[in-house]
Amino acid sequence: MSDVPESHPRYQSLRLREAIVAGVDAGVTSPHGLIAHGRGEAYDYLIGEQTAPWAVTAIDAAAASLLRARHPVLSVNGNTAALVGEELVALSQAAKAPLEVNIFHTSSDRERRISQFLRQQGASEVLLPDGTTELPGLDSNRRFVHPAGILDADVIFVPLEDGDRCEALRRLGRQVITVDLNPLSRTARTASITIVDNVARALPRLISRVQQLIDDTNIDRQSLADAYEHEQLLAQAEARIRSGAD
Ligand code: PTJ
Repeated sequence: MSDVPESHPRYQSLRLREAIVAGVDAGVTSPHGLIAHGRGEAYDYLIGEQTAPWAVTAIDAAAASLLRARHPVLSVNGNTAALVGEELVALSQAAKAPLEVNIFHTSSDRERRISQFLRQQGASEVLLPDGTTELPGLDSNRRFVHPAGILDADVIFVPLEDGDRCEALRRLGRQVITVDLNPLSRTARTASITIVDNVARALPRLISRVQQLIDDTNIDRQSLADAYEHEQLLAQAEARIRSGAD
C-alpha cells in the first residue's frame, strides 16, 4: 500500500480504502462505490471489525448451499471486484460457479474493465450481460444478464447489493446469498442467506469452508444449512450494533 505502514493500527481498514480508490482510478469501481464503502466501514466499526458467530453460521450455510446448487453463479460488481477480485475467482473455481458481471450504475465500459480485471486475477471465463437478455421484474440496469448465468441460476451469490435484484430473484424463487455489513438493509432482509461481515473477511473464510466440504464428505451439509436461522442471526447482528458493546 502506498504510504500507510503495516504497523498502523487501522492498516486493514486503510488497505481496503486504498483498494476501493484504486478500483475507481482503474475504472472498475463506480464513484458511488466510495459512498457505499464508507457506509460499510461505519457498520464494520460497530460490529467490532471481526467475523462474528452469526457470520460464521451464515458462511457455513452459504458454502453448503453453493455446493448443493444445480447452477450457482457469483455476481460481481465494481466494489467486490476491487476488494475481493482474486477471492471471487478462487471461489468460482472451488465451487464451480461462473462469475457474472452485473452492475447497478450503467456503464458497458466498466463491465468490460471488471471482466478484464477478473481475468488478470486468473479467471478463465467471465459472463457479461449480452444487452438483450433481461431478468423479469426488475427495472434497473441489473436486469441485463447473461442467458447462461444469473438468468438460469438456482443459487446466486450477490455480495454488496442494493436490494432491487435480490427482491426480484427471490420473487422468481431463486436462492440468494449476500454479504452485507448492514443487517437492516433491504438486501440483508430479503436474501435467503445473509453474511453480516466485511466481504474482505468473509470471502477467504467462505472459500476455505467450501474447500473443506469438498475434501471431507463426512461433514453433514444439510445440518450446516439447517443451522442457519435468518431472522435470529440478523437480530443478533442488529443487537450488537445497537448495544455499542466492545
Ligand atoms: O458497481 P455497481 O454499479 O454495481 O455499484 C455497487 C454499489 C455497491 C455502489 C451499489 O450496489 C450500491 O449502491 O450499493 P448500496 O445500496 O450502497 O449497498 C451496499 C451495501 O453493502 C450497504 O448496505 C453497505 O453497508 C454494504 N457494504 C459496503 N461495504 C461493504 C459492505 N458489506 C460488506 N463488506 C463491505 N466491504
